[in-house]
Amino acid sequence: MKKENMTGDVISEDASIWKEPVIRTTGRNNCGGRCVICVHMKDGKIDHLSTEHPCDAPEEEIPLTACVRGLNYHKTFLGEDRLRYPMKRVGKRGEGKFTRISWEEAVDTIASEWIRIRDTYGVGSRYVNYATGISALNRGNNMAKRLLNLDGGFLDYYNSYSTACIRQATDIMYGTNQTGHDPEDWLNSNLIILWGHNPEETKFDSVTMNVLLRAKKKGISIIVIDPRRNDTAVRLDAEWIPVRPATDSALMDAMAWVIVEEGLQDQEFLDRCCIGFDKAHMPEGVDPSECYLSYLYGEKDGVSKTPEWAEGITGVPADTIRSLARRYAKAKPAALIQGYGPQRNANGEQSTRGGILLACMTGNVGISGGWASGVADWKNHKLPSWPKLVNHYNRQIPVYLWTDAVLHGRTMNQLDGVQWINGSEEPVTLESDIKMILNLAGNCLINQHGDINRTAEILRDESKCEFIVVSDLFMTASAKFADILLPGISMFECENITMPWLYTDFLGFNNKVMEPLYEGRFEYDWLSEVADRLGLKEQFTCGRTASEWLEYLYEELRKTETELPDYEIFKKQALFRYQKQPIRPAFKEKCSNPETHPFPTKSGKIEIFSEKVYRTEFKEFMPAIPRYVPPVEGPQDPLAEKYPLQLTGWHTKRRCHSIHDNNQAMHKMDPQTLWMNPADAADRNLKDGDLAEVFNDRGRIRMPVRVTDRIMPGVTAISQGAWYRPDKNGTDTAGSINVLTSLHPTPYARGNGQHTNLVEVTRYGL
Ligand SMILES: Nc1nc2c(c(=O)[nH]1)N[C@H]1C(S)=C(S)[C@@H](COP(=O)(O)OP(=O)(O)OC[C@H]3O[C@@H](n4cnc5c(=O)[nH]c(N)nc54)[C@H](O)[C@@H]3O)O[C@H]1N2
Ligand SMILES: Nc1nc2c(c(=O)[nH]1)N[C@H]1C(S)=C(S)[C@@H](COP(=O)(O)OP(=O)(O)OC[C@H]3O[C@@H](n4cnc5c(=O)[nH]c(N)nc54)[C@H](O)[C@@H]3O)O[C@H]1N2
Ligand SMILES: [Mo]
Repeated sequence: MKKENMTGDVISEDASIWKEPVIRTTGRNNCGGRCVICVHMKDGKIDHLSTEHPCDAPEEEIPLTACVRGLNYHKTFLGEDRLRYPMKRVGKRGEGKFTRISWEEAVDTIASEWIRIRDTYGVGSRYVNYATGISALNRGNNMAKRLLNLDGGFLDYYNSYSTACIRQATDIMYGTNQTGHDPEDWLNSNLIILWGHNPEETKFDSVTMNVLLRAKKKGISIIVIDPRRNDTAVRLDAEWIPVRPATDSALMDAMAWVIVEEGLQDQEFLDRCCIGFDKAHMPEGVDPSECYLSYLYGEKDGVSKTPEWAEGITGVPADTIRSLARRYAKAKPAALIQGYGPQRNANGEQSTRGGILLACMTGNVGISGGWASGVADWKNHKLPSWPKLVNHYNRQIPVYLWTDAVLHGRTMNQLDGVQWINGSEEPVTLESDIKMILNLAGNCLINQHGDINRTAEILRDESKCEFIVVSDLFMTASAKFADILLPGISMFECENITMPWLYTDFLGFNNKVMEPLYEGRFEYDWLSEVADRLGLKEQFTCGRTASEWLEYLYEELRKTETELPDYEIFKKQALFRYQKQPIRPAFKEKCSNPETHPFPTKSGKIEIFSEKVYRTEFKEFMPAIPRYVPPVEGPQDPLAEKYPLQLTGWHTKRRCHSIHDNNQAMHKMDPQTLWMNPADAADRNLKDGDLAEVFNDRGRIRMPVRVTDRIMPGVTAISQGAWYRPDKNGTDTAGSINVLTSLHPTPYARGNGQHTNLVEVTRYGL
């Protein structure tokens, strides 16, 4: 019998599967999918993987079907190249020379360095690096934080590499990040704009693409705004509007100008729900001409933000801007959905704010079929959390500035984004530079952080950071910088509880299907031994094994999430889906009456003008309104004379960040290339497949070119995450984009603008 899924694709002639013993589990990498994996065992070994069959999902539920990465987890994680035993560094740091040691020596060394560094530099010299290799309840980095807290505290971080700007910017305007609602509501929209969003590749969940495909089937127009015609645009056969990277807010300004010029704005909504749009609605005590409308018509700078003005900046033709503005303003209800790509740019805060502004101007907030835009978090249920305890050091830095804190932490203060964890607004400095780093299941020590050459130089200096512990499955670029390198264990070798990202309401279980390979150990087990050496074992473990923690935390959650089944049932099914709830558009009540239901902002309204930004020292860096500010290394930077091409990045289907780079099947599916427009390639005498060198003042990469009109002229792109592989001259041969990215933080969030870079490209061998 033919079976169809919800989008109408024929998925199988025969839905009866699973003839051999099958163990259900869920993935725990950080792509947001957390999809169902069925592990088929044969003679006690993994034979192959399959996934939740679309016909097996309960009626009306969207299947949690794994993509190509999920179905290849065993090939990635159980390969011959696994780290096998603990090692200590013997060469210079970063050289990658190690010798085998026992677990006992590894634990002894970690405990003695831990104590030495604490007693020499204080608790604030210890840092746990951002790491998403285990995105599940039991994760080494949170466990290490618990132990450090039991031992007096440590320097923590806030922000993420994912959403630094979009979270802070959304919060500035709405006072919350909960600006999303059930994506099923996009089916009620007349127009969907995917702004720098590519869910066909970057799985945030299993829902987004499913709904978008149904929307397309229903005949809803879908527009993709992206420097690349991304896979989502291709899959949906959507209209593509190419925009130069990091210039989105100029496009948004010009759309706003057209909307006002043609009287298409929802003035009643702006007057009722927003502050800062026009002079009549400004906070008390602020010069009214600081409002957005005054900026739009150039009251101060003499420049009207017309489509012609924006065309020169964004590369989007003025007529396209006019028509886009009109269509969005007239299509009500319409959904402007932002990905995280545009905000991972030099002034990434402003594009988020501009998207929200447009949603407000068109009255698309608080209504069915509309979308409030911004980061659009949405959750109906609480997630379990690991008890990290209180950090008495009480200080945190923006995550992207950890290399600064290694170099000169003691000179950093609130202008660098240093904060008190308890929210105090008193001035703050750091007591120490970072002297010890624990990097557990992450590649941000080198590969995923900006400016690899600079970062490597900082870490090579053993007088700066004195001790680095890395736990991983493979000899990654980060692993090479370890002083003690420990073999972890994969998702097949231990249990965990997994939690979805955005738009799916479920809890997953990651089942153990085999014993750990070689001498690999879960981070908790050796951390417990370090705790023992510190005299903190009882407080650290509370007498529980890692698996017992899972059950304990699940039962804690069950006290409030009463729908959850018995633990054993949950484990066996590896998945629990919460009951569906009716669609409730974000901010519905607030928008209908902000006087009685104020927004959680200072003014109680949506803050187009932010008094918070205006009154802090940060206003030197970022304006109080959403408006285009030419970014460092944007197309208008004078540096473009030397490096005339913009370089942007994206998250590819072939990897989850750097994970799967060592999987040859993935390599064949999507070889690592530099995307380049035919016009730019012709200018440089480059043909498809030629080897090119991509370079700027920070570094150089040699890689093949893909000549394609799926990228706009003047812009190049490399998917992020390739394993950095320098040749003897230091030229990367893998296409690892962070050789070329900058450590320059964004102005307000102090986030990572890793998509904003200027480069030049030449044919290799010229
Ligand atoms: N397959 C896969 N899925 C993943 C991940 C992965 O590594 N692999 N990572 C997961 C994680 S942790 C995260 S944070 C998310 C990341 O999710 P996102 O940050 O949304 O993903 P990106 O691919 O960086 O950007 C999305 C799109 O924005 C475009 N873009 C880049 N710069 C600009 C710009 O200046 N303007 C506009 N308009 N568009 C721009 C890119 O070309 C891309 O098509 O994905 C998650 N899902
Ligand atoms: N230029 C550029 N850089 C970026 C981005 C970008 O868009 N552009 N995106 C940024 C974003 S959004 C993010 S979230 C970060 C992600 O950066 P990271 O969190 O560092 O993610 P990964 O590169 O996937 O590193 C995970 C590591 O964990 C290891 N690992 C996997 N499973 C296990 C396990 O079970 N046990 C142990 N011990 N180790 C395991 C993997 O081998 C891998 O080395 O990268 C950021 N970097
Ligand atoms: Mo991320």
